[in-house]
Amino acid sequence: MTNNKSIDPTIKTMLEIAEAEGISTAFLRAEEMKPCPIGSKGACCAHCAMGPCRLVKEGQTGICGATIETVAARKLARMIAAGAAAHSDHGRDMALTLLAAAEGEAPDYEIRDVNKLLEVAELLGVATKGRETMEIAREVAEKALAEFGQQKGELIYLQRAPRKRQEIWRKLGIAPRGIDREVVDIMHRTNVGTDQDYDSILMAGLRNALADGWGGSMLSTDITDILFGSPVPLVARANMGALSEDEVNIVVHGHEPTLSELIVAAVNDAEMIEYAKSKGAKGINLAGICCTANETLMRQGVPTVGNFLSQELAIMTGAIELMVVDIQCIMQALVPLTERYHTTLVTTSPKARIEGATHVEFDEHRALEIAKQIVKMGIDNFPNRKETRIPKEVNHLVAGFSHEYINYALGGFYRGSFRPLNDAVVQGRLRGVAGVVGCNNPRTCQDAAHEYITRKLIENDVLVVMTGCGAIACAKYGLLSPEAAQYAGPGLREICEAVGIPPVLHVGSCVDNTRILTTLSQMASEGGLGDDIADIPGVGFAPEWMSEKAISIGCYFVGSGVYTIFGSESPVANSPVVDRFISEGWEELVGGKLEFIPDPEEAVRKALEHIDKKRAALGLVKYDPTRFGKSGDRLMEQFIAAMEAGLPVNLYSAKVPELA
Ligand code: MSK
Repeated sequence: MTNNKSIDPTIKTMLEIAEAEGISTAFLRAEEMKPCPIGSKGACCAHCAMGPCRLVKEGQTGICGATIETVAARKLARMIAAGAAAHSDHGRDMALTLLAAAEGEAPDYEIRDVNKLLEVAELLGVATKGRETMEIAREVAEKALAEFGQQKGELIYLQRAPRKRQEIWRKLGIAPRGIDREVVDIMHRTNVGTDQDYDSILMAGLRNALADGWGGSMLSTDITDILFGSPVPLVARANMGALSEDEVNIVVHGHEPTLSELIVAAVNDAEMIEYAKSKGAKGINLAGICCTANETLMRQGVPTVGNFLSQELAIMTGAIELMVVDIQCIMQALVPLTERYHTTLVTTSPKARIEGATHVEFDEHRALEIAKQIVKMGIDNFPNRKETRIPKEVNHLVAGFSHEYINYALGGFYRGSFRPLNDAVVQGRLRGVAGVVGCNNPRTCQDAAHEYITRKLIENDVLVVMTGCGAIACAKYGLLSPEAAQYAGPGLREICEAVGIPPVLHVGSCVDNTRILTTLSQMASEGGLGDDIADIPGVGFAPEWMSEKAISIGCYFVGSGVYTIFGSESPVANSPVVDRFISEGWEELVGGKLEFIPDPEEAVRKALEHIDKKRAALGLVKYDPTRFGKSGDRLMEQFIAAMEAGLPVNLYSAKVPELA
């Protein structure tokens, strides 16, 4: 029963327990409740009280006359708007925290990355010469906040895109004007009796998605780096084996790092540790789930116990004293589940309260005090712990790759550059690059598509960057460790060995997909791979998506020129016209296209075909893996084998004697 639900051994174990004990989880509920066949394919319109209208017959329209194309386009556009709103509001909160810190009202925060502050200040047109750091930070926060309410013109961050890309947006009229404005625009035009032209709705949707990627989310990533430091590689652990048998386990879950960063400080406080010991624990173990996990993992090395579908099963271990949540991706089902165990569920955001949970409202003005209060609640709960069943499995990963670090790793401190990366693609040592991102979805086997697609891509010499729950998925199977180079094709393996990086790079949480946009822009500007993101031999994937945020992310990649493949059936499948428009239509206009391909094998095949097509268009050599793999560690391994076999070896000849 549980075999096809997840490839994660810890989940399989916990699902068996759930089955034996009759505990409801998302896996079981997904089995019991099939998706609505009308709504899931974009054939239901529920935007007014004349309906909901179900357009299930050929040529049928809604009561107002809305066609299936209009209904499907509205659905996709509203998904984009909801996703963009969620990401961008997160970005707004980060800007407000920066403002409070700069004005001296949030004394527990500081500027940890001054260089990044200066870089962002320059982009936003904030003067830096002769000014105090906090003065610059205040103006940066104010300029960032102004991007949300801007009514005319275009977002400043669009300047980070290649010039050619900016021109495409301007020509098509999809350069976002203001972050909030584009969300409101979609909600207005999809209201009954407003925009009833599917391509007009979808192009506005693309503009809204761009306002997320090149606006709210990008600002969020930058400000988070300014406040908490830009990530640099560090070693961490992933999966439920990271829970502790004899320490107080506190789990952070959600998306925003403002509280969780201070919880990191609170659990390391000597008084708190002593207090935990006074309650019979050996100490305090902090771990994470979903993207709050990714934030603290990337900067502090806090282990992750799992991704979206792991949240309920982690509670079932009976080992979590307290789970503290902020915003997004938090299942309401946690409340009845925590009631069966001793776990305290604490909500903290005024925007995300859950009936039955304990609410401790977060206030950045008293951040550390609140963090300590929550940690103390967890410690106080330790004596209530009963039987635990923590699965043992845990894997190591290297996380913490920002585009700044990739730049540095490839070129060094004084000549940081993407040149080596571009050269590797030009020479065919790397076939291309891919971003694999997004959630889990109980409609598909947990982690299976993430793992399969990522493995196949690196096997084919495609460098993979990951974020969100996809990154956690692959971390659990060892693909984010330098040792995973052994699964890579010969060219990628040589690069990993030479630079000392894994073949799969973890670049952060779901808002940090903007690091991929910045990396692609830098690759385009570096030269040798055309002059636009759309020219680069690259693809995007969201194999197990479920959130509307994933749709917004996918669409801002498409709007930036990337071929993007989602798993599952298309949410607008009942309108072949709309389905074709977001694929072929968008490709003609913006160079990127959105396709829904449920079969991971087909998805990989189409992605590699696309990469090869882009290589050919650039006039690059045909990808040929036999040309590589004869240098670096592999050559050394062959030399060692030859020496052990007693053959005469000249280390300077680069020629390995033939073994019998
Ligand atoms: S947490 S949006 S399930 S990636 Fe960012 Fe994971 Fe998707 Fe939530």
